[in-house]
Amino acid sequence: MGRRVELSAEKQEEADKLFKKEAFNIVASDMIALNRSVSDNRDPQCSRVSYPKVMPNASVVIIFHNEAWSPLLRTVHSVVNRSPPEYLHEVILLDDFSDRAGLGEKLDGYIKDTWPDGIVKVVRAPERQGLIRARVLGAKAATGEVLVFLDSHCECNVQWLEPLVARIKESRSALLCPMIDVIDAKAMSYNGIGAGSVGGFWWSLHFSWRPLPQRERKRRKSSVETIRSPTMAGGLFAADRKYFFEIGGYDPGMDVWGGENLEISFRVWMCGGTLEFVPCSRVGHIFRSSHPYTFPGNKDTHGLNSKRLAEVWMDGYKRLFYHHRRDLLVINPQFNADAGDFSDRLQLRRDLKCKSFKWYLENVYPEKFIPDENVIAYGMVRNPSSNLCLDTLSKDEKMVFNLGLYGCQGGVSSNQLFSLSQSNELRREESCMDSVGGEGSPVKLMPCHGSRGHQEWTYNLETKVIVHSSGKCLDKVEEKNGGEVKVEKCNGKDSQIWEFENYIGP
Ligand code: LR7
Ligand code: MN
Repeated sequence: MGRRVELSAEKQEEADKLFKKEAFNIVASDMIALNRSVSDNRDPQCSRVSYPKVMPNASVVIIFHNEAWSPLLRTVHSVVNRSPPEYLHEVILLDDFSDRAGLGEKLDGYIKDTWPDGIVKVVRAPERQGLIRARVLGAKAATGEVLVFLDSHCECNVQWLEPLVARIKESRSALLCPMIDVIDAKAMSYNGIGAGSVGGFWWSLHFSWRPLPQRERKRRKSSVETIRSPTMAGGLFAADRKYFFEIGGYDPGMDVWGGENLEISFRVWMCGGTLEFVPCSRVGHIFRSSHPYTFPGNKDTHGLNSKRLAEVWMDGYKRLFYHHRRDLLVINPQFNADAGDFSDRLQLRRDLKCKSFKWYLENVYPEKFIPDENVIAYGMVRNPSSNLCLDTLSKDEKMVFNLGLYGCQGGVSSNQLFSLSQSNELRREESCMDSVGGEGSPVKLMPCHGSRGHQEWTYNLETKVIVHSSGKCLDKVEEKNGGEVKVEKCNGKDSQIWEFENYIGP
């Protein structure tokens, strides 16, 4: 039923050793039945939904490169066992040029013996494709009406397929994601997550989860209705097969891993489709903290793929990506910043008459903070007497931490870019400067709450002081790199003087 695996001390030691290679607990996985059940963790309303008799059938495409045996086969078993035969046209296992023992003849043999009806097919790439081109190869081999893509370490929950194909029957231009449950990489337990999140992104073009926006809560009439999401995580989704190719499949210039998830998300919205999460369809996925495979040429494929996507889809907003990746801005062979030719993708965008990225931001993701638009000030925040600037010191901005100071970098370090928002927040993309207001207490960066209070700061253009809602002034603690900032009684001294790189005004 998806419960955690308990290991003896001896097995645990072996598991720890192998964890480095696989990035998940292979020993535990090998102990669980390949066709284990998982608990039905759907919203109770889901089991009361009735689906039409006639619905499109699906080809489930599972791509893999050197995946471990047990998670790979558990994925296939869960698809076959928990999909009604009338809607499961085929399962395509797309082998992206694996060279791991067991994934050749042994796999073919197992599949022939286990599913003699031929419902599961293996297609092998003639050379390493990377996950993006591998998915396209799988999709090209498929003949079902709907494509469903899965990673090779998933477990489908009960009735996962019906709500996907039912929604595509209603709306052929919808890309649909199941709710992604978590299969714990250490204990291999199947853990349901809520249905309270949608996809977002960081301007560095990494995917993020976000709370379900208010307008989406209002729009939906029941908990089983699909949820519109600005982006998707990437690996698990369904689409009408013909529609998938009509809107351009994937960018074949993208290598190995990364970027394609945001690319297809922006594209589907901008080119007239929708992206929706389907609450009654749940699929578990093993979240691994590293990539257990090689990146040929040691390229930063996430960076280069993201550069392609920024250049093709983000119009002027690509500047916000390059703030994080100045190294990708100029083609410098030394830094390997050449993302190749993407004129075909620009042509696709023209052919499909897609809308602008500004339209996407305004209509699909209006909550997204744009650091340099509709703000009072933007850029470095400098203390002139010391030439120190506010700086995140590269800390993880999903965490709460004390804000620091560092020698001003002339705008080249994204760590020093801050915005003074219209609602008087001194902020980064997601986090705000926060002070409890006690004299001398350090100023922290923490998630913006949007209700002023401890996160409200006003700038006085004449006196150049930044005044906190407590009436105290932003002050530096120590005049050194890595020093912190605090609030202190306003005293007009040099340590309380701040200049914004770009002051636009309220
Ligand atoms: O060269 C490769 N060839 C492949 O066939 C590299 C990988 N792959 C296969 C691999 O075996 C796996 O089945 O591609 C699949 C995805 O690779 P993962 O599992 O290493 O990726 P991930 O789960 O870490 O990453 C997420 O983001 C990726 C961005 O490129 C892909 O879109 C993944 O599919 C995606 N996974 C999910 O969305 C699952 C849910 C995660 C969340 C949130
Ligand atoms: Mn994965």
